[in-house]
Amino acid sequence: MKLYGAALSPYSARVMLAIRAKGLEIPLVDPPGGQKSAAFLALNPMGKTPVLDADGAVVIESAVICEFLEDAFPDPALLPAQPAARAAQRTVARLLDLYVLPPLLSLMAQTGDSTINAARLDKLTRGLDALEAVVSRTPLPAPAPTTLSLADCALAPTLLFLERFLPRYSQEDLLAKRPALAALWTAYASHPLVTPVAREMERALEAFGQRRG
Ligand SMILES: N[C@@H](CCC(=O)N[C@@H](CS)C(=O)NCC(=O)O)C(=O)O
Repeated sequence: MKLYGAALSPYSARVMLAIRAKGLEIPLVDPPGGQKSAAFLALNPMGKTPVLDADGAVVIESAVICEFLEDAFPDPALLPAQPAARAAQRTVARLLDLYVLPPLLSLMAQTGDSTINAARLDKLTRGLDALEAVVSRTPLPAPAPTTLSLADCALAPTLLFLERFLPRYSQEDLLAKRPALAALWTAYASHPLVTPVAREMERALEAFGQRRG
């Protein structure tokens, strides 16, 4: 198996965390010919990463790839057993996918137009408020050092972006005002599975910054 993706992408990082939490050895590789090549579009017609090549089966969309890994490699489980607790995990992942990551990533691709950037920040703020309310109401269990839940895998790279990268683009300290999310970031920042992925993302950001000049 291999995962087509990029170290800087929070979507790829989410899947890499799930892979490592399950003790799997699946390499992260560049898309063949680039993300918009005919070869890659044949794998994912959206031209987006990550894509899992699961020995011939192609799985796209980071949330679906994580659920595929959970089904294919059930031990260790990254989802709890009870339906309500499973729903809570999936709610976190869905809020991130729909309301947090899109405005966060678009904010980092600054347009120079302050009205557009303010609208993106407003969307991000609303998504984070919803996430803060949900994780305050139904706290996620603290991850053991050797594992992470699927919600942790999705949250950790997003919070890393908010904490380490967003300050380059916005003055707002978005975690300071959200204690439940801030506490989660504190737990992830020193987690043995998260720290190497965070280092890889930071190295990729440095390289990206140098390429942009
Ligand atoms: N919903 C997708 C989003 C993936 C996504 O947006 N990936 C970005 C990398 S961070 C990408 O491939 N962007 C290139 C593009 O949209 O053309 C997922 O969860 O996998």
